[in-house]
Amino acid sequence: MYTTDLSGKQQADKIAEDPALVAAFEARVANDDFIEPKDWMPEAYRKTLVRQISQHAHSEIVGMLPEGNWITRAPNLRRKAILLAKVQDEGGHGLYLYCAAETLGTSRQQMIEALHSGKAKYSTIFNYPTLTWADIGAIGWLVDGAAIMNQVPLQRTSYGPYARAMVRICKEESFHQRQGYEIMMALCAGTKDQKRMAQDALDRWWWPSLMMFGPPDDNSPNTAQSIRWRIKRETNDELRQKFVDVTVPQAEAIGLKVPDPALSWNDARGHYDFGDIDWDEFYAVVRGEGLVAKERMTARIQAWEDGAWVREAAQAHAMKREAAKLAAE
Ligand code: BYC
Repeated sequence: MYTTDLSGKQQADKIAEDPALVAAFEARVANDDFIEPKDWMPEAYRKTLVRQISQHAHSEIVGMLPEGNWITRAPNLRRKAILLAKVQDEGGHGLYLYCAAETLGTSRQQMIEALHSGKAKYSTIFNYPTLTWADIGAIGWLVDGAAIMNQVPLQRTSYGPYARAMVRICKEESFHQRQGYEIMMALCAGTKDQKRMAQDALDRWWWPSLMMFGPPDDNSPNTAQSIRWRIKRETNDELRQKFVDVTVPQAEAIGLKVPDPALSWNDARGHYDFGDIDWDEFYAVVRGEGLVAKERMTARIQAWEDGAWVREAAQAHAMKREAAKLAAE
C-alpha cells in the first residue's frame, strides 16, 4: 500500500477492472472533474493517493519536531508566539490530510502504524537537525517555500478532498514562508555573528530543500502515472527549478550566498542553472539513515503512546453521548 510495488491482489484488481468504468473515470480526470470518495476509481489510483496523502500527513506531523525543539528557546515573546502558532498549524495540516486519506478507506490507525513501523515514508527534510535559531528562519523560508511550490499545484489535484485540504494549507504555508524569511532578514540586518548564523543555516538547508521535490524525473517511478491521473500537476524537476528561480533572488536581496558554485542565470533558458544534487545522500536519508531519523521516530512513537489516554477518553465520552442520545429517543 505504501510503496510503488503492486502486490498480487492489486495486480488482480487491475485485471478485473471494468474497461467501461476505467474509460469513464479517465474521461472525468481528463475533463478536470474532481473525483470524490464515493466515485468509482481504479484501485491503483486509490493506492497512489493513500500513499502520497498519508506520507504528506506524516511529513506535517514529523515536521513539527525540528521546530518544536526551539519553542522554549525562541529569542523573545513575539518570536515564541509566532513559532507556537506555526507548529500548531502543521499539526492541523496533518489532521486535514489524515482525514482526506481516510475517505479512501484507510484508517488513521493503519496509517500511524505504517509510519511507526517504518513502512510509510515522510519527507527527508525532517531528518536534519535544527542547530541554531537561524535554522528556524531557514525552515520557514526554504522548507515551507519548497512546500508551497509543491502544494499550490496540488490545489488542482484530481481527488476532491485532497485538493480542498490543500487550499487551506497553502494559505497557512504562505504565512509560514514569510515568517521564516523575516527571521532571516532580521539576522542579516543584525551583527556579524547573526549574519554568519543565517549564512550557515542556508549552507546546511539549501541542498536538502532541493531534495524535498523528490528524485529527478527520469528516476521517479511514480511521476508519469501521477501526472496522467492529474494527481501531480507538475513534475519533480519542474517544481525544483521554479523553487530555485524564486529563491535565489530572495537570498541575494538579504546578502546571503547560495552554496552552489555552479549556480548561474541562463539567459537562453530563462532559468538558473544549478549544480548536481547528491542523490546518494537523498536515498540514504530515504532509507532511514538521516542524521536524526532515529530521534524523530522515537519522539513520534513516544508522543503517540503518551496521548493514548486522550484518545481513550474522547472515545469513552463519544460512547456516553451516543448512549444518552439513544436513551432519550
Ligand atoms: N522524502 O516517484 P517519486 C511541510 C519517495 S511537509 C522522502 O518521485 P512521488 C512542512 C517517494 O515517496 C510537506 N521520500 O514519488 C511541515 C517514492 O517512494 P514510494 C511535505 C521521498 O510520490 C512542517 C520514491 O521516493 N510535502 O511542508 O511521485 C514544517 C520515488 O519518488 C521524497 C509533501 O508531502 C522525499 N523528499 O513524488 C514545515 C507533498 N521524495 O512512496 C514544512 C506531497 C520522493 O513509492 N507529496 N520520495 O515508496 C508529493 O508531492 C510527492 O509524493 C513527492 C514525491 C514529490 C514528495
